[in-house]
Amino acid sequence: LEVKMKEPRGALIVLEGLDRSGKSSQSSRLASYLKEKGYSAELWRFPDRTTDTGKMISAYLANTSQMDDRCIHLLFSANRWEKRSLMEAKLKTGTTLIVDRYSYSGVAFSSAKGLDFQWCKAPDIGLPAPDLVIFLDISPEEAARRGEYGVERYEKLDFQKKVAESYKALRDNSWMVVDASQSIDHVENELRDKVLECVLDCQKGNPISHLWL
Ligand code: T5A
Ligand code: NA
Repeated sequence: LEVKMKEPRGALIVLEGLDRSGKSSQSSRLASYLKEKGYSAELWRFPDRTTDTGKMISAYLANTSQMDDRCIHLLFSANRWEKRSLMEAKLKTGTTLIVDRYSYSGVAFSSAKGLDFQWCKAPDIGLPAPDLVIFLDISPEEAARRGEYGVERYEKLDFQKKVAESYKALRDNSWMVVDASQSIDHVENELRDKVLECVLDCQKGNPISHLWL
């Protein structure tokens, strides 16, 4: 009888929320927190604007290029797929990834434009599924007050209201929903224990699951 030991692995932890909800602030704080505790952790973000697809996405977001709604949706998905093998390799070798936006942003933003919900989910089927999704909950009005929206394409109140509705349709009970209107420190304190718990749980070596199960 061959007994296969489960290898400890890193956790895939995703932060989602409206523009200005505080994802980047919290993602970097959580990654630092884990590193200070001695865990192997990296901060990732999507879109990854450094790759070829990422540069096309970045130009689209900055309104310097135009694209068909479905085309840009597929590019956002491709931008995740091109990182899939590295993502899985990191997780399997014990590195936790704190990811600023993931497939849920893909679906929430494109379906807010009116694209079919299931169609939006389809290209991300098979990507590594997060072990924890943290949703930074803030009203579109309050987010808009946080530092003026810049010039990026989606930073408009009416559109963010539609995105908020799409996120509601995506959410399930497994998500950790946090009141993101509290101070940065307060939000971070709420997240720390849950993130640590998730990291410890993944060290048991349970296999990585895949979207959208
Ligand atoms: N998109 C993305 C798609 O359409 N499809 C996809 O598949 C993906 C992955 C990417 C855009 O692309 C779309 C979604 C986005 O529109 P981005 O590069 O991720 O954009 O940029 P944003 O999400 O817009 O990033 P923001 O910088 O606007 O928002 P964050 O990261 O949520 O917020 P953060 O932490 O940078 O904070 C924003 C401001 O608020 C302050 C910060 O200091 C900062 O000034 N702040 C707080 N103030 C008070 N209290 C708090 N608790 C605060 N937290 C942060
Ligand atoms: Na951000």
